[in-house]
Amino acid sequence: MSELPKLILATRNAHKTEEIRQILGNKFSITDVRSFPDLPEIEETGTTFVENARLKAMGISKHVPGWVLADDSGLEVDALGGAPGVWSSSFGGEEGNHAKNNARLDQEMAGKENRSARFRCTLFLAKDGREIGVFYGTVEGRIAAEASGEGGFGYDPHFIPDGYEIPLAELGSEVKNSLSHRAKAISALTEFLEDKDLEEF
Ligand code: ITT
Repeated sequence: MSELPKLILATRNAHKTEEIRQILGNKFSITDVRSFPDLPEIEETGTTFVENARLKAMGISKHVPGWVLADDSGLEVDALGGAPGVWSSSFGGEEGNHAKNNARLDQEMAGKENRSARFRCTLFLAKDGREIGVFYGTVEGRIAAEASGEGGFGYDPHFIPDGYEIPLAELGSEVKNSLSHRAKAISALTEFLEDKDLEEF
């Protein structure tokens, strides 16, 4: 069997890498920027998912040959006017602190009747410094009255997808990766790549 093409994820979030590897690992050999300490830290100065995904993908693709994929994602809660949205990672006041993010979500949702929410994922694909495509995925659901479960990451203990009664963190990775915003965006990406020659592209 020929070697799988290499794909570098423009993320420092190990959970994203693990999920993308589980979903896409049969098509690409996947690493992320944590394996390349000389690559620059990309500032997410955009105000939309697509702007930030583009900044991350192009910021890394300038420095490494081959395929680069960035994931910008977040939780939108209707009762909070779409917050935390693009700022999901630092909602609790400290970048990437999931415990603080969840604590703030609990606080803000206290007494709210409308619990509807969704996760969004935007994937930006680049190759050799060129923009190749953008792919989107959304999963609708609601915010649980109480957080529960140990699986997944981020807001997974709070998010109950439509059609279920328990949060993603309790449903486990197989279920999450079959229905998540990230799984749907990856599915759009694989559909796009289906008829392409990955070496010549
Ligand atoms: P990189 O920018 O390095 O990829 P990050 O975690 O900072 O990592 P984002 O800026 O895209 O990535 O922020 C995404 C945040 O949205 C993430 O930290 C979580 O708080 C939340 N999030 C995204 N996808 C999620 C998922 O599948 N489950 C739970 N929370 C998620």
